[in-house]
Amino acid sequence: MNIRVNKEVELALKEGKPVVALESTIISHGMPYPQNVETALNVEKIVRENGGVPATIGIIDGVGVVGMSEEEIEEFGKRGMSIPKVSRRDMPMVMASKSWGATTVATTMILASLGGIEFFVTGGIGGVHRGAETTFDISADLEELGRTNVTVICAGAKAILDLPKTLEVLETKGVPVLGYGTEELPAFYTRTSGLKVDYKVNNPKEAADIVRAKRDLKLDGGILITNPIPEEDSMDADKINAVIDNAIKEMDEKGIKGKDCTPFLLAKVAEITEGKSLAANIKLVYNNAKIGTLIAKEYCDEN
Ligand code: PSU
Ligand code: MN
Repeated sequence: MNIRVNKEVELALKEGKPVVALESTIISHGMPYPQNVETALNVEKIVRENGGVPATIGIIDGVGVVGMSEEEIEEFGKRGMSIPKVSRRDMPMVMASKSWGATTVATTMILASLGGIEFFVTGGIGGVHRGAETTFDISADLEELGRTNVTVICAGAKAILDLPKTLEVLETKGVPVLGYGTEELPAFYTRTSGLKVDYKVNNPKEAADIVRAKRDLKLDGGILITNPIPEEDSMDADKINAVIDNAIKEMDEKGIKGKDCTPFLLAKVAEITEGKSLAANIKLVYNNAKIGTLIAKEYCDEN
């Protein structure tokens, strides 16, 4: 198989220890260098501090690497957007041409699952874009959540997306959307969105029980656990939404489409907020790394 699982991850999986997958598009396309590398390495550290083993996933020379080295993470951060962003449909070409590829939520789920990893921590997932009724732009992440058995811990979805439509698609695909300590879907930079999640969990055990119940039912597909950004790091909803509206306007004027939308919007929002959104983004990923690892640990302990 065209995948390489690192020794530590392989051993941890064999021993039933909690392993947490991490994506590489957030490194190469989601944040600027050098904050991207610093964040990726800190996230790995947080996973370890909470009793887990991190596995940062990416494609190197056509091989799906499950558990990148520090040097490889550094390389993804430095090369940034020059590494192609790889979603499900791009995988065969990247593998066949032995290229590098940054894995999105969808492809990180695929490689995690092939490697036997059941938990994956990130910042935000892709979803239904605003205006999808004319563009049909719906992230392949949602499709993947509908079919691949990996639990994804994130801070909800950004308001660059159409959140009500995103929830509708997740419902159609049979993906349970849990709120960690909340009944509301968090909107990434903010803790609230005015939309309800399917179920509120109050601690790692309640979340792990649901993952186990879904596994026992042999229901294919992922579970989305949405964990709100800590209060002290969250942004003012009106301000950030105005920034996002401006960024979308500029994107439309420039004719940016398809897979370039999300990276453009993330960079634009960071630029307009003079780095404030980036700081919030980093903090929420750290928080997700902690909670995600505790859930994975709880799941493994009871297995
Ligand atoms: N949302 C973020 N940060 C990110 C992404 C989304 O807040 O880095 C990345 C993830 O890798 C996600 C991808 O899987 O963007 C979704 O892209 P698209 O909308 O083209 O499917
Ligand atoms: Mn898209």
